[in-house]
Amino acid sequence: MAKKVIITAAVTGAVHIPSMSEYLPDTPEDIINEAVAANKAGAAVVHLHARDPKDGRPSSDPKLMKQITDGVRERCNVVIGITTGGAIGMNIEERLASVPICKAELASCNAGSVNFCFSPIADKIKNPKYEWEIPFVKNTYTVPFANTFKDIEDYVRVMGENGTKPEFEIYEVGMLSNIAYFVKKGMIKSPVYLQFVLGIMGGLPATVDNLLFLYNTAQKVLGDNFVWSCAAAGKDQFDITTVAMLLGGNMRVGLEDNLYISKGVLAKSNAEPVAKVVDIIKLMGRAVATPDEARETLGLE
Ligand code: KMH
Ligand code: ZN
Repeated sequence: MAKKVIITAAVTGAVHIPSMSEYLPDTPEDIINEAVAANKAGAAVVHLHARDPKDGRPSSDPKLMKQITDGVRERCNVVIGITTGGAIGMNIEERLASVPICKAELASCNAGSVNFCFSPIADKIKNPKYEWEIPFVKNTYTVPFANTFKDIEDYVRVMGENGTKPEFEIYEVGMLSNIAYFVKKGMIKSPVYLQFVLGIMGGLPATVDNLLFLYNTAQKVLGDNFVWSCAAAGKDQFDITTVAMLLGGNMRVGLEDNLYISKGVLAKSNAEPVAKVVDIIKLMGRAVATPDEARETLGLE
C-alpha cells in the first residue's frame, strides 16, 4: 500500500516580499501562528524561515529562528524543518547559524549552485511598502545561489552534529549526482530525503516531464532508498505537486512557494493551500500523514 502523504507547509520563505501579499507572515508571532494553523489543517512538517519583524526582510538571526521554533514546538507536534538556504546574498555562516541553536528535526540543504533569480518581481511592484524590497529582488539577477561541494559537506556535517536531518532541495537534475557523492562517502543517513523544487527562474521549469526526469534519475543514482517530495513555485504549485502525489511522492505547499490559492486569488493563510491539498489527497483515495507518521517515514530520531 502506498505510504501516507506527507504535507509540508513552507510558511514564508525568502523570495516573496511584503508588498506582494498582506498575508505573508513576517513577525515571529505570525510565523508561529501560521505554522500551528498549517499543522492543524494537515501539514505534518513545516519549513521555516525568519524575517525581521520591523520590516519583513529575510533574516538569519538565530535568536528569531529560536523564538519561532520554540513557539511552534510549544504549541504542536509538527515536524520542524528550518532553512539553511536563507536568502540570496547570505553567507554560509549566516545560513548555518540556527542549526546548532534550534536543533530542529529537519533542515533544508541546497544540493548545488543555481541562478535562483526572482528579479522580475520588481517590475510588478509599483509602490513598494519598504525600501529594501526592490533592491533585494533585483540583486538576484546578478548574485548566484552558491552551494559548492565544500558548502554542502559543511551543511551535512553541522546538521549531523546537531541531530538534524538534511532535506535536499533540488533545482536541477545534476544535483542528484552531488547528493550521490555524499551518500557514497557515507555522510548521509538513509533514507535520503529529497525535495524537488521546480519552477524557479534559473532552475528546472515546473513540468510533468521534468518531474519524471528527476524522479527517474533519483532512482538511477540513489537506488530505492530515498523519500521524496515536490514543491513548485508559482501558478503550477497545485498541478505539479498533485502529479507528484499520484506518483507516490509527498507534497510541499505554502506561501514561500505560491501566494495564490487559485488564479488571481491570494491565499489568506498557509492553512488554505494545506487544506486544498488535503482535499485533493483524500479525493484521490489516499491518506494524509500525521507528524509521527512522517517521522517514521523520514527516519527521524
Ligand atoms: N531563499 C531561497 C534562495 C531553502 O530554504 O533552503 C532558497 C530557499 C531554500 O528558500
Ligand atoms: Zn525555504
